Order: sequence, then structure tokens, then C-alpha cells
Amino acid sequence: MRLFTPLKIGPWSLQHRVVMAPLTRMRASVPGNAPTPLNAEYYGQRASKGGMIIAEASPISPTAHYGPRTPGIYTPEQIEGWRRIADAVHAKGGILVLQLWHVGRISHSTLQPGGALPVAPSAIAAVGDTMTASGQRAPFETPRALETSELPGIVADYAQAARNAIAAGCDGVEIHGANGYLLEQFLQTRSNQRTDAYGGSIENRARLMLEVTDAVVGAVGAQRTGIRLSPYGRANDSGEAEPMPLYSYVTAELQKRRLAYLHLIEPRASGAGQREVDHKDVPSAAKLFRPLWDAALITAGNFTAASAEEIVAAGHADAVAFGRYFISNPDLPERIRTGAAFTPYNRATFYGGDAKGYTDYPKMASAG
Ligand code: 8OZ
Repeated sequence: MRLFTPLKIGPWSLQHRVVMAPLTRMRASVPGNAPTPLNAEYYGQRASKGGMIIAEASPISPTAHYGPRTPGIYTPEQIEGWRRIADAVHAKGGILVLQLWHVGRISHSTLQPGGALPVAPSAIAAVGDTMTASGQRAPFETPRALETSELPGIVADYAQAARNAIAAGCDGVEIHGANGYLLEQFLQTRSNQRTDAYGGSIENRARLMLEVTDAVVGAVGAQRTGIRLSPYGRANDSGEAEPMPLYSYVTAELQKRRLAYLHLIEPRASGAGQREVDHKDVPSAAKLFRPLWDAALITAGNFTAASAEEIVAAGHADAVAFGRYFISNPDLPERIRTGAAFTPYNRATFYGGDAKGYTDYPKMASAG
């Protein structure tokens, strides 16, 4: 199988192409939002020799948060927590990339310092609901539009978070540019109505993402930096009427930065974790963007073992990230390699809680 041939991504030598997708699980410490020993056990269970894990989205600053118990990457305690995770993954010969996250208008005032409103490109509320600090659903709030003068601070927060991730022993970082969060809010017209240099034209709307990318690259190096995009996604009230002109420009600009990889989300699974979706007759992001991207390309979104093998064999992607089935199958690469059945997942235990539905999914009997 092509999925089990080696692959170089940046400086990392993958021994197979079954990547663990970034998965929000909401089990960091209270208070402190620091990764715990249980989190390290979970990642260690899912690590494999030469296997790449993209760790869950990690808030880069106190204003970046979504919901309760997401693990930050901006305090000393959080960095120590991530170090335990990196050690657990490395003990199995795995590769750990940390995802850098600022949710912008998807946050809620109960999560913000001083109970302030979430920040965003423009004072436009997303349609739908989000999670409060206590884990309740609540309607999106109308965010506060960021001043132009505040943007360098946000860029600096990304760079510092990237440095923190490397200091914690992570092998690299992934910029979360997808699913309706801050950087995508700047990209898309529905959430960005700014009249300064960060709004209006495609070049202006892409400016913050590219400045963040340059800062992260400056902090940890292009070869340790990847980015995740969802050009056809609809999560968190996102979506551009005509994605191709916008995302072709963004991809061309990112290509100049020589990043380690581009990680795309196929629109087949754009529910961003909220529900099961399997849209039919949607374009393949990997097929559309492969010709625009020279370095490694990872794709994600509702793949099966068969469709993952097919897309890699066809050359549309170099690797495939699995989310939900990596939750319920800690040895997912081995199951795919041997054609073993997958353990079904229980959505009720995806977000929050403890070991149940987290570290208690079994490996195959023979895997030990
Ligand atoms: C599901 C629930 C909470 C967050 C994303 C980080 O959409 C997420 C997320 C998904 O990328």
C-alpha cells in the first residue's frame, strides 16, 4: 500500500502516511489549561514509529480560547505539560506537531480576560452558537473589531507560541488557518469588512495570515512550520462565495515561504466536530490545490482506509489525516496496514470528561 511507504515532510522522516489529525478533546487542567499526564498517555497511545501526530488546537494567548479545558501554549505550566506529551510521543518514535490556534469571534466573553467581548476583524457576529467557559452552548456574540495597532501583538503571540512549542520539545507547529477561526475570519469577506490594510482586496485580507506565517517561520523555521486551510469549509459560519481566487493567492504566497507542508480539509466533513456530515458532489480540495503546491500535502475529511489509499496512490495528496477513527483506534495505522476492523467511536465522549472515551479504547489484541 502507498500509505505505508516512507515520506519526508520538512525535516521529518515519516514511515507511513496515516497522520493523526488535530482533535479538540477538552481535557486540559482546571485551572491553568495545561496538558495533564492523562493527555500525555492519550498521545503516547496513538504514537507510532515514524508516525506524525498533529496535536489538538492550542490557544496561543488568553484571548484565543474556545470552550473549557483546551490546552494553551503560552504559560510555563502549559509548556511543561506539552513537554510530557512530546516525551510520550518521542518514546514511541513518533513526530509531534502542535497546532497554533486563535479563535477570534468564535470565543465567548465568559472565556475572555475581564469578561470582554471576543476580538475579530470586524464587529460581525457569526450565525449559530459556540461554547461558554462552563461548556454550555450559547449564541455567538458580536465581537469587538481589532484596532490595526493591535495586530502586531497578535502576530507576536503566534511567534512566541511557536517558540514555546519547540521549547516544549514539539517537532514543529501548524498554523490553524481553517474552520472559521481568526485567520480565516480575516481571509473571508463575510467576516472581514475592514477598511484598513487588512481588509478589502484579497491581498489585504490575506495579510494577517501571511504576517503570522512569516513571524512563525522567523521564530522556528519554515521547515518546522505547516498550515491548515479549509477553502470549501462551512464550519463556524465560514465560507467564501468564490474560494478559488482567494485560496489560490494564499497558496501561492505560502508556497514562496517554503513551508514543510500544506494541510487541507476536504469539505466532505466541514462540521468541525459538531456533527456527522458527508456532503456529496463537492470539489476535492487536494485535487484542486495539489498543482499549486510543491511541498508535502496532507488532506483530511471523512477518509476511509480505501479512499485514503486511493488519493495517495493517485498522487493528489502525500498523506491523509484521520480524526474520529484515531480517537477510537489508538493503533489506527496498524489496523489500516493489516486491514483490521475499526472500533466505532462514541461522540458523547469527544469533548471534556476524563479517561472514558479517551484513553480506554483498546488496541488490537496482537498489538500488545
Ligand atoms: C470541534 C470542536 C471544537 C474545536 C476546529 C479546533 O474546528 C476545532 C474544533 C473542532 O478546527
